[in-house]
Amino acid sequence: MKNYTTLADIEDLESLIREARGLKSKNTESELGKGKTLGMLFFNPSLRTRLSTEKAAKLLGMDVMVMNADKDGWALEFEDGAVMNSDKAEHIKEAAAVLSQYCDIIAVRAFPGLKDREKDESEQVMNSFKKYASVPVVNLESATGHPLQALTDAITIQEINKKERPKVVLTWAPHPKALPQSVPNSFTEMMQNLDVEFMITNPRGYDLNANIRKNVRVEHDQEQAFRDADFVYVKNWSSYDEYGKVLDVERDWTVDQEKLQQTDNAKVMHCLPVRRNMVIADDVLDSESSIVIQQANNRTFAAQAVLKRILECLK
Ligand code: AN0
Ligand code: CP
Repeated sequence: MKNYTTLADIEDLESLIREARGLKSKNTESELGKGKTLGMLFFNPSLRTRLSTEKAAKLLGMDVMVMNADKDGWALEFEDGAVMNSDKAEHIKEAAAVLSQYCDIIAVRAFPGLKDREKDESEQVMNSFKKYASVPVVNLESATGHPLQALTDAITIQEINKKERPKVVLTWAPHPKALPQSVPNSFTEMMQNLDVEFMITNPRGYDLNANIRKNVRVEHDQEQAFRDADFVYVKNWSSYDEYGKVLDVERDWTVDQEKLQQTDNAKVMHCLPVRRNMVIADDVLDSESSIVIQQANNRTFAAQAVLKRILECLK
């Protein structure tokens, strides 16, 4: 694997999931990454991505450097040919070239601005790192995707699932702030690559990008969608059509135990962080229905499998 910035970078999904699950069960350290450095740049907050990816790199014998690029670094200019007379002190051309001398792999988190859809969809930050860095680049959640999370989700569903073709439902849930579509986008793409019956439920006005949904069924009635579900994946996202907006919705979309009665004893997933009693009720998060902690644990093995594939390519 040369980079891991989108799910399209995965050559063989089944074998990558098998690799991650194997690494989890073996729980051993390796020397593959000895003498190699992972540099992680965060333009936004993180708990899981930051620590699980660091842990994964160390299990592979790598050294790790982390920078809160939004607070501690120079503000970066990404526009080509810019006259840099504003607050931006350094151009990505120099920054990426310099970082490539210190690091063997660069990993970047950069959320969308959620103001300008075209700009967010151009993935300017991730693509600029790819263009100007001379080492592999890993996406730690970008403007339109979170491929490490989606790989984690596939691993988690596979290790828990007992049915031949489980029903998986992605449901929108309320949140006070405007959040990216990155997690639901990547989850939707991933589910189209697994042998599952996949459906999305969200209020009108919250349909995800049609180019990502393709022919996945969208049901605007949450109760109907939950019927016989085996996995309910809960996530808020801001509107795609009214780009970046938080719209008024008619009814309550918070996921609680009463709503889960419709399901086939579904397991409930969320990428975390989750706002309790807003997105998911206490009676779900504190019950056997919730697998969010196991899911978060799998972040380490998803990252370990991806870094291992990239290191194998560097040898
Ligand atoms: C982010 C999001 O929704 O994309 C990160 C999730 C992994 N969540 C928040 O900002 C709360
Ligand atoms: N799920 C996830 O990416 O969590 P963090 O934002 O804490 O990294």
